[in-house]
This record gives sequence, C-alpha cells and structure tokens, in this order.
Amino acid sequence: MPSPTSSDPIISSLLQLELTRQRQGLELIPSENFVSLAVLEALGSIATNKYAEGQPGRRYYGGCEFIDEIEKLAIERAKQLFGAEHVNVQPLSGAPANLAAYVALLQPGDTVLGMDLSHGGHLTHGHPVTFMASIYNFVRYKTADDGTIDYDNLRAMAIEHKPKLILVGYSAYSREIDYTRIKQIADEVGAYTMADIAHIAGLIAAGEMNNPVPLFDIVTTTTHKTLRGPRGGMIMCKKEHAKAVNKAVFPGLQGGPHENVIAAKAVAFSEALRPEFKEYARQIKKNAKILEEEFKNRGYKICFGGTDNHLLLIDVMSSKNITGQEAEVALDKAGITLNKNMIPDDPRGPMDPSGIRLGTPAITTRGMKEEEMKQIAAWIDEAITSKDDEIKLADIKNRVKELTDRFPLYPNLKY
Ligand code: DSN
Repeated sequence: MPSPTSSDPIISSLLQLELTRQRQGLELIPSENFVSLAVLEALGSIATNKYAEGQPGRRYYGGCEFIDEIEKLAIERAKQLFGAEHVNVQPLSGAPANLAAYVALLQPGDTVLGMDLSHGGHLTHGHPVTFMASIYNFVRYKTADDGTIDYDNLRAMAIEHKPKLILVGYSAYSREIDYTRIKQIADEVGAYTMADIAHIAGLIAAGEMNNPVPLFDIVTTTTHKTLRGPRGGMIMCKKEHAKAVNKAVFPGLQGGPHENVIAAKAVAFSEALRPEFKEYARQIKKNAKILEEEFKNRGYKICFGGTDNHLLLIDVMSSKNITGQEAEVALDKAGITLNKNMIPDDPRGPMDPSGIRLGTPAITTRGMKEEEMKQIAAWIDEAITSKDDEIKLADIKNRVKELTDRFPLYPNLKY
C-alpha cells in the first residue's frame, strides 16, 4: 500500500516535521496526549471507508455487520469504564457532543446555568460568541475567592433563574467537583444535570477523580485528552435520555459516524481498562502536584489555590509581570508548549491574557516523573524570567531536547 512518503512527499515531510516537533518538545497543553500505536492503527484503518448512519443493528446502509461489532464493543467498554447506562460513541468531538446534549434535553430559549469561561468554563458552555448562546439562555456562575466552586451562590442563582439544565465540568479548572451537591441543587429547582468531563475523563475512568456518570442525567466527553484515545467525542446518559440523545446526534446534527475513529475509541477504552492505565492516571496527578509545589516555591500565583487534577492555571501577570502571550511565545522558543489562558475575571483580553495553562497528561505518557517535573518547572521559570534573551531560550531548548531524547516517542515511526 502506498504510504504518504511515496504518494505525497509534501504531506509526508510535513508529518515528519510535526513528529520531530512532538518528539523534541515538552508538550504541556493539558488537553493533548500521545495515543498508542494501536490507537493510531485503528484510526488509519479501512473502517474509514464505511457509511453506517443509525445505531448498531439499525442502520440505513447494508454491509454493517462488522462495523456494528466494532461500535458495540466501543459502547460496552465505555459503559464498563464509567458505569454508564447508555453510551453514544458517534459525536465527532467535544463541541458537537455538547450541542447534541443540549438538543436532547432542551427547547430553544431554555435557561442553562454554566460556569463563566474565565473561571475555567468552556466556550461551548454558552459563551456569547457561540451559536448555542443564540439558541439557549446561558447564565453563568463563578468560583469563590478561595478557588472553590461557590456552591451557595450557584444554588442562589439556580433558585433565581430556574434553569432547565445545570452544567459542570471545565477546561481550565483544577479542583475536584462535588457532583452530589450539584445534583441536590438541581433536584431542588427541577433542573437536569450535565457534566462535561472532557479534560478529566481519564482520571475519572481510573478512579482518581469523582465520577458524575452514576448521578447525572448526561455526561459528555472528548476521547483524546486524559483518556488518551483518538480525537473524538462521546455522550453517556441515563436510560431515560437514550432515545433523545441518539436522535440528537443522528439525524439531528450529524451524518455518517466516523467508524475508524470509533474503532480507535474501542481500542483506547480497552487500554484504559488495564491496570497500567490506573498507574498512569495516578502519576498524572502526582506530576501536577509536584509542578504546583515547584511553582509556588518560585513565587507563582496558582489560580484556584492549586490542583487536584492534571492541570494548573498560573497567573503569570501578577506573579512575574509577563503576559500569557509573552510567556507562551518565550516558552515555544525554549521547546516547551503550553497555552495562554484567561484567569478568573481577567482584566486582559483572551488573545493576551494574564495566565498560562499547563498540564501533565502528555509528558506522563512519555514516562516522565517527579524528578523531570522539578527540572521542567525550573526551565519554565528560567524562560519566563529571561523572555527576551534569545540565547538563553535557545539554550533551554537544547536542554529540553536532551531530556526528551531520553523518553523516546514513537521510536520506529517514520513518514
Ligand atoms: N480546546 C480544548 C482545550 O484545550 O481545553 C477544549 O475544547
């Protein structure tokens, strides 16, 4: 079979450059990870050739007998991982999964109570720039000064706004979530509950964080972050919402499911069911805690007071008088990839905010542990405090390369 190398040398050389970038850098974007070769192979498999609109056993196309088995396995494994009553593995990614969840539970104009974006929420949780915000009425709760979710205020807002849905689960929030408390508040005001666990799904699957699935009406996730599967989405829900969820995904919002991605999800879920994955999730958290300590010791302000999961949101502006954008650029030059991020009630704009967000899933996949975390925190501090010193940044990049060479990534892969 022709590989990109022989049939498309331009794409092949770009893939090789991207592989080298991934190998030689420190990947600290908390939503990124490195999948196994088995997941990569399933993604690149012939399952991509098949149309299979509908559900396993009830398709609109012939020839689905093997695809059905693949999709059923993905569903069963997801149920086992999270204790879900019903699973739909067809959402193309996190944003479509969230939209499908809203379509399943809400009518246009209904009110949703979700977390403010700058306090760790997500665009698809009702930010005014999204299409969803023009369909539903989103009101926003925030975190308290000590970094915890302000559950009393959330309850007061729920009583005031009478939402049809209360939404938790975040993309830059680093603390544990009290799902039982949220469920009590939702029951009190007659709201549905939804959790978007995209960032922490792997930690939940491994039993390292609280699991909302047994409690909540709907739980959405991506499969490519801590869960370490292919880029894609998934919805878990109570049996009573199964029909509405399936209908919202197809034909409501999507066409043919990407069965190669579903095959890769099935492979990733089976990996996540193994004991090694539990150990991996524990190490993700340990590594994040070490980074927290190291940054605190160097005078950095950690938003929300610290971390209980895989990520840290750091206020670099008030700590070191550098913007998130400046820090991101300097660190890129030093071979360290993370992202600029708004901090709670950030006085600065989203393209040049006050914070940076970093996490440990990808470097933990590479096998890095406590000792490497200490080194990485020291380099980040060095790069931030010498952001205009190109020679210093290039020197850190060399040291980063020496470190990453010791933790090979896809050693036999070549494009
Ligand atoms: N873009 C993802 C993240 O980086 O958190 C969330 O959708």
